[in-house]
Amino acid sequence: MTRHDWTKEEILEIYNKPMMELLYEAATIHRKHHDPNKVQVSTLLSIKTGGCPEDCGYCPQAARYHTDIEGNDLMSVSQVKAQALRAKSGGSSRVCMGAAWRNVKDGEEFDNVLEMVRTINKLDMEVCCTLGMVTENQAQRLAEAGLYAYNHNLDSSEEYYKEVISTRGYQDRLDTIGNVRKTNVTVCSGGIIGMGESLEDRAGMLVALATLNPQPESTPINALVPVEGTPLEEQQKVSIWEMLRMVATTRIVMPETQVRLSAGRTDMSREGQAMCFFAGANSIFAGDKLLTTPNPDVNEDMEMFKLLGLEPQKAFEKKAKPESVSADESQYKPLGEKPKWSRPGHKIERNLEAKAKSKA
Ligand code: SAM
Ligand code: DTB
Ligand code: SF4
Repeated sequence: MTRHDWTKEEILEIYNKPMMELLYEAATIHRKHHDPNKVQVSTLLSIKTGGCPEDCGYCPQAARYHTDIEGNDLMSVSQVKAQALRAKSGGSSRVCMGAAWRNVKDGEEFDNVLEMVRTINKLDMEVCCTLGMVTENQAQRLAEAGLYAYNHNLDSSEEYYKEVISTRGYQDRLDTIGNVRKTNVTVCSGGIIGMGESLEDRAGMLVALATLNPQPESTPINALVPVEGTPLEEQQKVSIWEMLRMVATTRIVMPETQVRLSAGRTDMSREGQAMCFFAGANSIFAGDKLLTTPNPDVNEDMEMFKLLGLEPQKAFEKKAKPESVSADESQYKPLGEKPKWSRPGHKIERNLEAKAKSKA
């Protein structure tokens, strides 16, 4: 059963477990709730790039930082449709449209975004938007246009958030998530590791996400992509071990959520990514670009899927559970419990006892 009362201490204890125990526990929970061979593939589309008034310390799109990105006004509906069709033919079941906005403003541009949502929806793909803060009314209009998910990240713990962003608060983020929750649009919310936060902050972010009731339907875990010109440009990249711990811990505290291996995959080996899928990641962003920074090539990703026997999840196919994953709890014994065969009365245990007696 999904718990909504996780504490920071409990989450830290999970995060710091010996790696093999952590991976085993996460993988066990993962297969109870998801098909371990299916991974959702989502394509990011930056529909409006750069020039953002916010001061998010990690973001190359903030106007105040001098980065090399090329800014763009809002894309046209036909451009978006062409990109969505391309994403679909590349195996994506979801398109996530991102705009470098502080918040959504009613008017012509928002009307165009609503038309983009309707257009992608007609292609039988899941549509996601990440447009900054939204009011309840705007969330409702997006829902009516057929939006499937809204992404709005908490990014870090409440305490560390203040160190990275000053132009809006944690509560603003929670309010937007709350506004989306009032509609039938699913919530996508996660964060970034590698911004200089402590392990307590990572646990704090997971407490904030896991205690939401219901929990987000999807949670992106981003490794910071340090971009020249941003305040976090000199931040050291996170190691695969940290990513693995974060993915596994997220999976354990949010068993039903789709955990997305997001920014930072270009620095991860196939082996590293395979371990993350084993530990419960079941979604990726595909396409050679995230919003402004590089991402692995689609063909390379599809090769990796082939190598690992992974299948892209179909659109609207949530929580598929294969027949081979039995509901028998004994297959998924919680850590600390003795394996089935060493419990009193089991055939193997009786044989062992008989052997010991005949020797005596
Ligand atoms: N402007 C909207 C907002 O802030 O909600 C939507 C776009 S914003 C770029 C979406 C998310 O991208 C951020 O919340 C952050 O988690 C992630 N992000 C931005 N820059 C990043 C970076 N350099 N490395 C990793 N993740 C990043
Ligand atoms: C999310 O959590 N990660 C994506 C998506 N949601 C919008 C964005 C990652 C952006 C990485 C930096 C860039 O490419 O600009
Ligand atoms: Fe703007 Fe979003 Fe970047 Fe913050 S993360 S600067 S709100 S585009």
